[in-house]
Amino acid sequence: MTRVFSGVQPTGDIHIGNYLGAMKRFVELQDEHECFFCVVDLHALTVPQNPDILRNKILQLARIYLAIGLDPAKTTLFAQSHVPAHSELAWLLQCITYFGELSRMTQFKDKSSGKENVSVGLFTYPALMAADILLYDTDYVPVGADQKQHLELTRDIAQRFNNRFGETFVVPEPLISDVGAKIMSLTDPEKKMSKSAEDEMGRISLLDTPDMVKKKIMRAVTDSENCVYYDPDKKPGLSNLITLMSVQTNRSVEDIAAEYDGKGYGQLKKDLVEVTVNTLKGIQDKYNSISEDEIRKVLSEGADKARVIAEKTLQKVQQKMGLR
Ligand code: ATP
Ligand code: LTN
Repeated sequence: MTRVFSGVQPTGDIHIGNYLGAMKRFVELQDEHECFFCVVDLHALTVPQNPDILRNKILQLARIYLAIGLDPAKTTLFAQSHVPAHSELAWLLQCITYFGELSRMTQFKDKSSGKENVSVGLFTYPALMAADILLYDTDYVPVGADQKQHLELTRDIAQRFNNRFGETFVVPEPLISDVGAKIMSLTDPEKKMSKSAEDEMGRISLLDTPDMVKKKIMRAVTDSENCVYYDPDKKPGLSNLITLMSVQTNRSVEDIAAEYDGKGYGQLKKDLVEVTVNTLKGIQDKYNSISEDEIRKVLSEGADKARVIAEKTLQKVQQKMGLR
């Protein structure tokens, strides 16, 4: 059976961009593949975190995994720090990853620019991500478009290791959707919707109330040409709303644009509020029905399963590199 692995950081507010760009796909994949979905808590530490808030966010993200429909009977759900092999393989991979390669990562450049004290962990972050993926002989990695470069680096690291030490790693393929892989901010549609951005109005959190969803969508930045068509370069704000409608209703962007041309932006926004509130309602109802004990049990059992596979890969790698 083919393997799927992906991770989400337990930071900020998980938003509709995370969901439509990556997490919704996790749910679809769980029936046909052996899936591993991870709360990448070690990645969260690459920027400063409050320990108590982080502890809560880890449980909250696991709860969201269950609320969107991931089923622990089919899928392994776990926290990265509960499986020490992730940190250990990350070190070994850092030793075959080049400084120049990591320096070219755009996420590092974006997240470090203008900051005074940038952690070394933020710089080596992609090597830990490669370790996450390669430990499980992963075939497919469902992610948003912003992770494409990290996936390319993961493939390069896997191929380099295989060339140097003999066939060891499966070289993974990214799974990036054609539509919805980069949902933009509602207030600054030139930038991606982000859970760490200060402006909360730019993102729709999966846990937002209907009133909040309405306020955010009705205030979303568009343009003054009152004519509906899909063109992300010329009309980034409107095109983002069309994309949000398209991925939630499984209709093409052309179809949506044609329907609303003549009706105006206001009608599109109103209908998008309704569709979005409905998407979130299903998730929130489930979210509120899950107990903390259940989450802890899922994470504990998931880590037990993940540890067995990860430890085996780690030992193989250590052996090949001359450590055992
Ligand atoms: P931050 O905004 O703080 O940088 P993030 O949301 O990018 O965080 P993750 O939690 O690691 O970081 O993202 C989880 C998944 O959601 C990844 O697969 C990522 O590619 C995807 N994703 C993130 N933002 C978007 C977006 N705006 N549109 C589509 N997919 C996204
Ligand atoms: N880097 C990703 C999160 C992440 C991940 C992974 C995604 C960490 N490890 C492994 C897929 C597979 C991010 O910032 N969105």
